[in-house]
Amino acid sequence: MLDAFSRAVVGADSKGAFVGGTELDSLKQFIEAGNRRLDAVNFIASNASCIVSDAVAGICCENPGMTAPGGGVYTNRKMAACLRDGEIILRYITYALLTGDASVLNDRCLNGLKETYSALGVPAGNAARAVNIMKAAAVAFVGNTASQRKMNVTENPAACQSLVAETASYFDTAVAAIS
Ligand SMILES: CCC1=C(C)/C(=C/C2=NC(=C\c3[nH]c(/C=C4\NC(=O)[C@H](C)[C@H]4CC)c(C)c3CCC(=O)O)/C(CCC(=O)O)=C2C)NC1=O
Repeated sequence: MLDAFSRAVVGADSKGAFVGGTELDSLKQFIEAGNRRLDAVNFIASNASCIVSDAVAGICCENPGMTAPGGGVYTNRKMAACLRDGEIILRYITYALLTGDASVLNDRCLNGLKETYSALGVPAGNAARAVNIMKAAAVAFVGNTASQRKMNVTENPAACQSLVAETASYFDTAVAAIS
């Protein structure tokens, strides 16, 4: 795992240089933006069950066959596994957002997931769609545009745009891994 700090050290080491200049500047920015990052993670985590259940309900509404015999979430066991997978993926995405680094998400969550899904007959397209619905919700929370759950923040919304983009990119990584 390489978080923003380790990355700066590895980057400096590969050049045989002291940590300084641009590395220190980027770490300084990372720390300055830290509260914003923590708020974003907290906002996603505290709405996690809503985000996950909405996404799974969404794929079921869009594809009634999902809950019919032979469907991807037919039987309570499979529905439970699907909801659990949604939570797992969302949780690992919050780890990436917290550290500014996707390697834990890639190594421990997404690595091999596509193969697992194809071996078990989990429909990859529907799983990707669920991740995309979670993306829409999480992005709305991070950018504070969720219509029903607006927070009172003093922050200029524009300041959160890079975090919104970063959040979106982790979901894109997950979709790409299972598609
Ligand atoms: C640490 C990271 C980690 C991940 C990522 C993980 C995923 C994971 N999801 C699984 C199953 C599953 N995953 C789903 C998910 C879905 N079915 C659908 O139709 C939907 C599209 C989708 C929900 C969005 C289902 C239904 C199963 C059970 C499949 C079966 O046993 O037939 C399995 C097989 C073992 C089990 O059932 O628990 C694994 C390993 N486990 C882990 O430990």
